[in-house]
Amino acid sequence: MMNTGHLPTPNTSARSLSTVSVKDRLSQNNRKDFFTFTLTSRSSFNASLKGIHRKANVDLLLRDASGQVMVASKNKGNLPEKIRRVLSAGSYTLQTTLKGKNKTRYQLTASSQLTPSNSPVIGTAPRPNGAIDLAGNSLGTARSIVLSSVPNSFSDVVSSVDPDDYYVFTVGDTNHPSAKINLSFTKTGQDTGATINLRDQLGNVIKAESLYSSDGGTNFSKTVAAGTYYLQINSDRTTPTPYNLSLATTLIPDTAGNTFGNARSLSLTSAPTAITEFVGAGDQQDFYRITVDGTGAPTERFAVELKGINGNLIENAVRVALRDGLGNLITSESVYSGSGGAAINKNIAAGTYFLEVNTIYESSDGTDYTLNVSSTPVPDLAGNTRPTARFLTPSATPLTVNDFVGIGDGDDYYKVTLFSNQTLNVTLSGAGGEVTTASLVYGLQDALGNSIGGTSGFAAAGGGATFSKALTGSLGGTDYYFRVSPSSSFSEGTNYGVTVAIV
Ligand SMILES: [Ca+2]
Ligand SMILES: [Ca+2]
Ligand SMILES: [Ca+2]
Ligand SMILES: [Ca+2]
Repeated sequence: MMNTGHLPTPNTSARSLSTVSVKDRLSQNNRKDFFTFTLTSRSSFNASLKGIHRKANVDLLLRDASGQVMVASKNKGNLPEKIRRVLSAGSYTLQTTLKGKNKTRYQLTASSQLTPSNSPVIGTAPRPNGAIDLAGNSLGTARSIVLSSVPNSFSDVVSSVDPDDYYVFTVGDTNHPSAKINLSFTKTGQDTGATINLRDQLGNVIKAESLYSSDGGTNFSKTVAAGTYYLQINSDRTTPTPYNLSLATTLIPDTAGNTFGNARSLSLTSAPTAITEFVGAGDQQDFYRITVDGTGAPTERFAVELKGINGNLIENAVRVALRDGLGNLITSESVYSGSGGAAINKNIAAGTYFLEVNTIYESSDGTDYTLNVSSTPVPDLAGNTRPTARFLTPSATPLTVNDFVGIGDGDDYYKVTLFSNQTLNVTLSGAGGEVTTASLVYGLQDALGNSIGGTSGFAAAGGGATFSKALTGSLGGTDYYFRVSPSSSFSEGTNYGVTVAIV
């Protein structure tokens, strides 16, 4: 059963508001009421529905003469419903619809006010000055528009009689989890204000700009996750605000997966590889997989530099982390908005590693970034056993050689052969004028690997060691071995120098 009632025609002969009010009820057997009314001239029309039982829910719809729904107000629960529209002369129907099971009484109030001829009118009929109100006054009646990389322009008017224009659009797609919305808004008429709200799919405002009378317009960009968004242009000023709106979107691909399993593989060389990527809205993490096969050298000097793109600074805070093949953190660096960047330098052994870039604040737009990644083999010239020791020939003139021990290379052995009794001077130092960056242990051994007293010790990072030792030689040659190792198996290691001389 449906009730069909007639709302008295609102008085449109004057500009003053004329209000009519009816009370009715809805229940399971009577889920819809209809009220028709006629406007004799174009009018600003207001309807509100109140007094809904606290456990009930009623929606309010406005239909044109053909029955087409023009506006729907569908608030949750017993929240009041409101419809505000400029309507052309003609017949209309207000419909109340019960949602859910609980019956209720309600009060429907409607009013209309004659609209000045320069106000926008609903529908597609052009106004005398050519403007059209194509954009509805709520999320549900938003004008659906399509955004592309080329700006699309829309012209409309908002004012006290048509205070809201809503637009709805989608950005991004399965290959583009993020997108930039580029907006340009220009007021084309008199000095009035307007507010621009960008809303997410749930209607939450994610970006807002208020324009005062003196503002001619505004431009902004907002990076968002792929999805549906609403743009609301609002003004409740009596003087209409005509405007031009220009919207475009820039799609942002993601070439670096969001999990260890989907990591992008990098093959590194000593020359830096440059990668340009983005993390932020819609794409909070980028993972890269690095495989070091160890064929060139037991150790690689891994270097990553994270910067803004094209010389720009980092827009929003991000972190870059180096992880081992199991995902355990090795080291990380955080960079904040306005920073030039950060770098990680690390000695690594053969194996699989992950490089992760992620946003620090998930609510931020995110940032474009460039990674410069390289991996340089660190050769091992001094074998890890006595049989593979590096052979040195000491003389009265000191002989210095440089090498590295640490990650991937736990031992360096040097061999000297004496043909007569001689005093050997050994100095452990930094390499090439640099200091050591990790502590070392050292010592002299005989041909069987036995330690020789007074030749071993600990050299702290930044320091060195030196000793002289009288050794026995023979005509057939007597071999001695000098061993250098990092003081801890967890040490990243260091470059160092060894100097030998006969004194
Ligand atoms: Ca990305
Ligand atoms: Ca990603
Ligand atoms: Ca070495
Ligand atoms: Ca070695």
